[in-house]
Amino acid sequence: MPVAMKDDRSRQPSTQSELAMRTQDTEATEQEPTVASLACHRKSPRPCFNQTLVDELAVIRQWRFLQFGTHDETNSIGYATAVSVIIGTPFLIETAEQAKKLPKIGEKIVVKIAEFLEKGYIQESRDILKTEKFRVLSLLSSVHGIGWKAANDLYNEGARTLDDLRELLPHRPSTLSYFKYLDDLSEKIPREEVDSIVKWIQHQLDKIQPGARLEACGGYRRGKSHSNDVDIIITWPHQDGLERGVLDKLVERLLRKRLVPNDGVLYHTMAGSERTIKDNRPADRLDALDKALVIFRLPAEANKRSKDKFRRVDLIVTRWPDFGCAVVGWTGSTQFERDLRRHAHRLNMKFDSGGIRERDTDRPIEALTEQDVFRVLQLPYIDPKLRNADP
Ligand code: TTP
Ligand code: MG
Repeated sequence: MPVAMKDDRSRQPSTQSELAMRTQDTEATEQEPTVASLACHRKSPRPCFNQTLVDELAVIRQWRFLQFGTHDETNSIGYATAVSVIIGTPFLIETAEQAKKLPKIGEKIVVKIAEFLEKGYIQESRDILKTEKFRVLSLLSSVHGIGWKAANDLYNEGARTLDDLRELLPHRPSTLSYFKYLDDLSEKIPREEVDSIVKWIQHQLDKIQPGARLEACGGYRRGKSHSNDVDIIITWPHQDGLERGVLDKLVERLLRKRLVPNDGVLYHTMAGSERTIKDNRPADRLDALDKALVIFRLPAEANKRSKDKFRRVDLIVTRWPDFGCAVVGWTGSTQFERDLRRHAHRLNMKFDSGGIRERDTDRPIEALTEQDVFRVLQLPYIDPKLRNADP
């Protein structure tokens, strides 16, 4: 998924009572509590204790993703990991010394934190926000099918405005259709619209294979007020096998009903039904589940607006026995997922949204519910709203 600017950034706790409320799980001792180095061992609320600092650092984090991509351990992932540690720090950072003691926080970021503590902002972040390159790369990499590298290439070829882009865009069908609906797709999706889209999909599924359970995951499940897309996990409770092939029928029906425009299927795979992918996947690769990434047309009458709205919707179908893993895997946030895989690795297991396996034997370990996933991975359950480990 492209790195996009998030709009529901928030603030430091503004009142004493708010601060006290957020401290309820933290030992009120003189010494700061130790902060765990993996996000799946911490609570990551939004807003967090150091939200204003995180908002400043988030700009540098995104700038690095835009320049170096999402795989670069040193330049991008390392920085994202440091920012996520600050998100999971359950006290207000007031001195650079406190920051130095946190895990995964290097010298350079301590300097930035010290600057923030002194001035209330970070000059580098302010400078980045003013550059045209930041604005253009952010826009470009939000378009489906344009990764950080292609975005940089397009920028170097001179793409600056939407008109430039229209000419220079790769003529891949999914990229062209995304671009066609760009105005709508760039809007953040409010929660009530997510609820409405889930109802539409449920209704269509009832006509194909009744009894489906749908769970809206992603940022919505983590409590975000607005999302970039809608991630829906679909299963049939207690009926392993009933899900096979249903996604094909659903996509065909949505196209027929014009709930997805003709050019609105960006990607579609039945790898889950066909059981073709056997290995577990890292957090930045697509898993082995059936999935359709579509542009959904939310009819005007449903959203009480004068015109239809086009929204990005990910439809993911899972077998019932893997439902817990699918929900955990698609709830995110990305850093939480990355660290969950690291944690599983330490236990000699592998985790992804398609299931948990033993690392040596590849034997699947059953985890039906989300609670089962945490139990199998020997972790205390963390509420989805406390998994906001990315800005
Ligand atoms: P996204 O929809 O990309 O992210 P999001 O829902 O957290 O935020 P928004 O849509 O508002 O931008 O992905 C949903 C979650 O699924 C994400 O938090 C992490 C997880 N995920 C993976 O772990 N691997 C993947 O390949 C994808 C696509 C998602
Ligand atoms: Mg999402």
